[in-house]
Amino acid sequence: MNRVVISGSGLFTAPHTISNEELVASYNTYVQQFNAKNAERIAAGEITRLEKSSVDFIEKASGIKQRSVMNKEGILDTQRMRPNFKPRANNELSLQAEMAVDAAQQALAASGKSPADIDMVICAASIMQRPYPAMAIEVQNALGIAQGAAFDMNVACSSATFALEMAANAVRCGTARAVLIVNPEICSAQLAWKDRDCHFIFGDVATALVVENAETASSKDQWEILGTKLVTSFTNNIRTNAGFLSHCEDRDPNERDQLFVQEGRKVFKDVCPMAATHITEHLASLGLTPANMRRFWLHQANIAMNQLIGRRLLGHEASADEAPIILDEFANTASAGSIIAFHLHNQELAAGDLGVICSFGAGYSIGSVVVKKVQ
Ligand code: CO8
Repeated sequence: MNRVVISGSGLFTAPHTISNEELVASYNTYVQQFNAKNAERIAAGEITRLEKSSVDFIEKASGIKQRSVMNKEGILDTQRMRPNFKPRANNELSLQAEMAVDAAQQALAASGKSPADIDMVICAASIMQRPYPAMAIEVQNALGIAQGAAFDMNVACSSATFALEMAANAVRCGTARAVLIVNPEICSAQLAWKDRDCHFIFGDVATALVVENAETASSKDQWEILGTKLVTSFTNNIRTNAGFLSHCEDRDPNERDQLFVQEGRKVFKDVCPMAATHITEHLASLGLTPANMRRFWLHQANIAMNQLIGRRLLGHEASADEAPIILDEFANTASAGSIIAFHLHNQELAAGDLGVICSFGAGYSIGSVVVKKVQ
């Protein structure tokens, strides 16, 4: 069996930023317009009056201060409240592939690998722009990777860690010399921007990782994958019913269940203990404990969730050094969140330092990857 390392990472940041202040101003204008337009029906009790959103609530409940998005003007337009994308011709790079290619080029440069070294491309994201042909194959083609295979996979927020296990196993067994994982997330297109309970949650981004045989790795920073552990347990608490049957069901794409829906409180309550137990058990299976970890790169959905998981793991409040937070700047970016944290916060660690990349989300799904800094 080959030893496996993560030898490079990349981060594409979406071009537009929306602060909580801008988001709430636009949402509250929409609320005023809605309530004014429907005053009679509200008075008659036919529909419910909408309540305003608040910057204070968003920051206290989630820790999110801003989000990056692929299109800002469509989201803040109170007559539209969703991104505005122009359709692209089939011979143009698709939007999700374009984001992935940017992050992938950075990861390839960081790992010192060329397209000729990559035998597998995995596009792992919470939602795909289309079912086929796979975005991963489009990325493979755009990067000039002439050999091997590419495929898309979706395990919601846990897509990246699940892909890391697929990649590590392929390299470990020798079916691929190196694997490129890309996580292009256009969450803004699935978010219900008119829903006060969740309109602040998501942002857009793409991350990429190169996973390869330790024998061939030559990059400055390398992380050996010591182990991976994946679990799933069915729930409807995070769900979308958007899919290829929607068209045949004559569904309006703006119907509430065609977008992201969650029971946020239940998710919070269920997932925190699950994630902490999962990490502790995974570490124990490797003869390690949370106290041995130099850093936790956790999924980035809500700051209070990360604080609670940190407390359960360490017995004290995790510092920014022990479990870095990036959701204040990026919001929840689904599968990319823990990889952004890893990408931005791994440089200063020393050879021999240990860490855990852990994602959790819809499914429920949890994935953990234990790594050790090689050099
Ligand atoms: N402004 C002001 N007040 C508000 C707002 C708002 N925007 N929203 C709600 N309130 C009010 C509520 O009405 C309520 O008032 P009252 O007490 O009078 O009833 C009060 O604030 C409290 O509301 P909540 O109980 O809902 O608030 P919480 O403290 O629970 O916070 C959160 C809500 C932030 C959503 C929190 O529950 C949370 O973060 N939970 C975890 C969610 C999570 O991790 N989800 C992960 C999902 S992501 C995932 O898995 C990937 C899926 C695929 C992604 C696809 C791309 C889109």
